[in-house]
Amino acid sequence: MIGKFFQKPTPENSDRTPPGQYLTKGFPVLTYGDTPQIDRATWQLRVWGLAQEKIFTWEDIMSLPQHEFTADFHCVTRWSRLDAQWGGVKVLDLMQLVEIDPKAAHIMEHCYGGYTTNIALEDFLRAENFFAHTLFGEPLPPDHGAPLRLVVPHLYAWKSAKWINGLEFLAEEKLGFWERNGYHTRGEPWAEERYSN
Ligand SMILES: Nc1nc2c(c(=O)[nH]1)N[C@H]1C(S)=C(S)[C@@H](COP(=O)(O)O)O[C@H]1N2
Ligand SMILES: [Mo]
Repeated sequence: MIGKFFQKPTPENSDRTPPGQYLTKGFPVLTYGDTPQIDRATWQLRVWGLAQEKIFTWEDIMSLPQHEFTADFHCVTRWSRLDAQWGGVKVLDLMQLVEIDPKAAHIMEHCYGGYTTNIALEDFLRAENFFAHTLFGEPLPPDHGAPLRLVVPHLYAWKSAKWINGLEFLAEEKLGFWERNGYHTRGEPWAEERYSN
């Protein structure tokens, strides 16, 4: 695992590197399955379940305030990319347009291609979370989730759904794809919440 592309943290960045992680200066692609081809003109993000049903189009996303974000990215397979530079919209800005039922406590993230991952509402509604359409100043590449992906910096990156197309609001936790296959339900990297018990 350690070699040309993966490095042990140096003293300067060791306090930003969760236990058991190695640093990469690149940005690997990690996908289960194929990269879906998605046209922005027909792209949709649908909200349903314990929230007023709503569909966001690409124009809806672009009409929200646009920001740049710098975030660390930790994959459970032990690579971390510090200081990735993204562009997109804040989760909290989009969520101002969503009316959630007070009983909602969890979300299932849905994606083109069928991938799912679950997240607690309080982990989702954090000020630093964002939906990204830009990576290092370029349009987000298809393999990295174009046209839009979620980024949740404080959890392992399998929670950062690529090609996101749905947010299903739930009262009880349901398990997404990796969570059903033995990964931790929350996935906090500093606590090494890698696998379920
Ligand atoms: N739709 C979808 N989203 C996904 C995945 C996936 O397979 N499908 N893989 C997850 C995992 S395990 C990681 S580490 C990151 C990787 O993002 P990257 O390919 O942009 O590095 O995406 C996450 N989001
Ligand atoms: Mo991952």
